[in-house]
Amino acid sequence: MLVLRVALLLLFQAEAWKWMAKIKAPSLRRMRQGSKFGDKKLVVITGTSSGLGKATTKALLRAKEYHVIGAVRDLEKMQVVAELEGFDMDRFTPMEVDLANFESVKAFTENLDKFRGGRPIDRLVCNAAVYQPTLEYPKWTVDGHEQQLQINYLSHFLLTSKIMPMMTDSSDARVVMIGSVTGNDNTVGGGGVYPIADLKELDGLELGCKKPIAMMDGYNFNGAKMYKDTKLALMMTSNMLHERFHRSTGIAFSSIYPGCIAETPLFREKRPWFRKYFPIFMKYITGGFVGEEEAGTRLFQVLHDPKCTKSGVYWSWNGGPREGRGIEAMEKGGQIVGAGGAGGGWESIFENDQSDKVLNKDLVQKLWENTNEVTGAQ
Ligand code: NDP
Ligand code: PMR
Repeated sequence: MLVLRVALLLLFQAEAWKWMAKIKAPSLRRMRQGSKFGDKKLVVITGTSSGLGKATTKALLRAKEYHVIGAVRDLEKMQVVAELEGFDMDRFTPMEVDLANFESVKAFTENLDKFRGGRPIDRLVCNAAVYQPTLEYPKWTVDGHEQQLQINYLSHFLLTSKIMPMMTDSSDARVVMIGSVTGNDNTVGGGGVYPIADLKELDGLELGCKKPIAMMDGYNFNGAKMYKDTKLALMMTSNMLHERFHRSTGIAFSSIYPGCIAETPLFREKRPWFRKYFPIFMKYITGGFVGEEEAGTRLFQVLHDPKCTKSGVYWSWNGGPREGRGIEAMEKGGQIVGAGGAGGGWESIFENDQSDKVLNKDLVQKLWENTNEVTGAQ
């Protein structure tokens, strides 16, 4: 038994070293000198052209301490959105990435490495996603994976493996995975609404999850389940990164459930009646609704609040929507403060429980090995 444990530990360390070997350590002082970013922290967020990513960028730009790199698939759309939202383009840089294509992810990280000019990346947010619940048959990417799987999960895994070595020189580095209640089955929203996220024994991923195998569990394709499975996988990955790399790199890894942002274009493939009544249902029946702007302040908190340097956490917030909890409410006398009141604002953040599936160490290990294999991250 002891021999087996030692062998497993050595194997674990050897794999971690493959990621760590890419981590170089240039001098921080040298990097801060003469940087085009001044003293701003560098934040990379995928999917800043819409919904949560857009709202979080707005909050970050208002805080004036950050330079945001928006990793987007459509630069023209991003340009229009940035103009409409009044983004300060001195502190916002859009960069192209198509998460449905591994080559594009690699090209993005190479461009990012050049762009940062030796400065550490301080924050990485794996936010972009698509939700395709009505498809009868899977849609495939150029790499031969089901689209939601690659966009939401596999490419973010690859992206994180490439960007982490650029983060180790930051004194306050944070990686945030956008999870969801629907990937965490210990609540009504996650465990009570069919289909339920479940990776089973990961038989599909073990076989490479390539056309015609869509699902990580290897069972028949189900679009809604696929989305939820990707959220579960991201939350498990956050835990795995915490276990393997937090102590050695100082990077804080967390996942979040931002609330049900029922009015974003994420639901574009749902029927019109659903899009009309879903926000009402979430507001008045479940109480889980949150506006785009407030969701943005929540994610902003995880990137900005000193208490969110804690690693290995699944952050969530108490309380439904209340007035005065938008970005304006965060700014009082030029200072960003809690939006105030019991059940509202920054005070309402808490470390949420993670389901047994998210915490299943054996499965997390298998997920880690298979995803490294499928994405070629190692
Ligand atoms: P949106 O659809 O508004 O935003 C998704 C973003 O992902 C868009 O910027 C989109 O780009 C981008 N994106 C999609 N495909 C690709 C791709 N191939 N390459 C690069 N970027 C891509 O959704 P939300 O803001 O609602 O969702 C944001 C996150 O929050 C997601 O991870 C989602 O799972 C999570 N979440 C959402 C909840 C909700 O209720 N809405 C609840 C819980 C979690 P484009 O603008 O070009 O379409
Ligand atoms: Mg769900 C009681 C709590 C609760 C919460 C917090 C959510 C969140 N949902 C809850 C309950 C219910 N939902 C109930 C009782 C039903 C049955 C009527 C229900 C249904 C439902 C549907 C059909 N809910 C949905 C859908 C979607 O298509 C959304 C989805 O699963 O997208 C993947 C969704 C959601 N519910 C949520 C949240 C946050 C979503 C958005 C999904 C996400 O991004 O994770």
